[in-house]
Amino acid sequence: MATGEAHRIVDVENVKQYTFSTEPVPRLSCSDPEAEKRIANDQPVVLTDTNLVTSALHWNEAFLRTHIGDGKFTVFTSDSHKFLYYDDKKLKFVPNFKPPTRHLEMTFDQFIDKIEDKNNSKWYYLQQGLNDTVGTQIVFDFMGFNWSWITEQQKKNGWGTLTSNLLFLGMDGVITPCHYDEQQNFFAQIKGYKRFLLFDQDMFECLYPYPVFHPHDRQSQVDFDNPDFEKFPKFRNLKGLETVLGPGDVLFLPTYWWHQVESLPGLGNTLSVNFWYKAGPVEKIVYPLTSQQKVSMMRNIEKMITDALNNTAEVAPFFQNLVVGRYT
Ligand code: ROQ
Ligand code: ZN
Repeated sequence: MATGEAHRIVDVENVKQYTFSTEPVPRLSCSDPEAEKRIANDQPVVLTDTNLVTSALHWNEAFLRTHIGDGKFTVFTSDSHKFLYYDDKKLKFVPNFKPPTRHLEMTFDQFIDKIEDKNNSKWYYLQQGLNDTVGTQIVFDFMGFNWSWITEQQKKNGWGTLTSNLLFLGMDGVITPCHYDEQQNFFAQIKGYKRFLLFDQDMFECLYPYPVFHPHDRQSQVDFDNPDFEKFPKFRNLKGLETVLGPGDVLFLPTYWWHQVESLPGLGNTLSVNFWYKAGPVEKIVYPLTSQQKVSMMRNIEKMITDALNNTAEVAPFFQNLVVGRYT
C-alpha cells in the first residue's frame, strides 16, 4: 500500500487482495511541478490540496436531504455490492442479456430511506448529474468549488468542455468494477474512503473488454474475485497502480485509463463528485503512436466494422479472416 494521509486510516488487512500487483499513485501538492507534469502527460496523480470541493466538505446524507430538492435522482440497485455498468441502448444486440443492476428514478428522500432500511438486503448507489433542481445552499457550495484551478487545468492541457459533474453517493462497500471512460476526469472525494485500482492503456489485452456492441462495452470481462485464467490468460500479466482517496483528495484519472473503484468496507457511505472533460484534439501526430491513440483507433475501427456489417455475429469471423494466417 502507498503512504500518505488517506492511507493511514485504512487497515490493510481489511483491503481485498487480488491476483495482480500494484504500486502507489503519487500523492502530490497541486503546486508541485511534478504534479503538473503528470497531468500534462496523462499520468494519474492524487492531489491533496486543490481545494476543489472544500466548499462541499460539510455535505452528508442529512445535509443533502434537507437541501438537495425534490427532483428525481438516478439510483442503481444491485443484489450484490458490485455495480457492473451497462448501456441501455445496446441491450437489443444481446437478446439473452441479464442486466446485473437496475436503474431507478427516485427522490433523494426515498433513496436515503432505502439505504437506511435495515430490512432491505439490496444495494443502492446514487449516480446523478448535478443539475438545476438542487436547492440554493447546494448551488452556493457548487459555485464555491475551485473553478479557477480546474479551469486553468482544462486550458493548460487543451481539454474540451466540462460535460458533467456526477454526484456519487454509495453504500459502505459498493464496488464499480473495472472499466475505462472516454473523457478526462478529476474525481473529488467528499466523504468516506474510495480505493482506486488503475491500469494504463497498455493493459488493454490483459483486461479483455467486452465487444463495443455489447451492453458492457468499456467494461472488463474478467471477474477480479475469481479470474478465469483459461479464458483470460493475459490477466496474469496485469500490473496496476492503487490509491485510497479520502475527503478533499482529488484524483486525476486520464482518458482510457482502466479503473475499479471500491468504497472501503466498514468506513461508511461514500460521497464524491467527478468532473468529466472532453479530451482535447490531437495536435500533431508523433510516431510511435501512444498506446492511448492505438486503443482509441482499435475502438473506432471495431465500431465502424460492426456498424458496416450490421450483424454482430459477423464481426469475429471478419477480423479472423483479415488477420489469421496472414498477419499471424
Ligand atoms: C467512475 C465512478 C466510480 C463511477 C468515474 C465510482 O467510474 O469514472 O467517475 O464508483 O466512484
Ligand atoms: Zn469510470
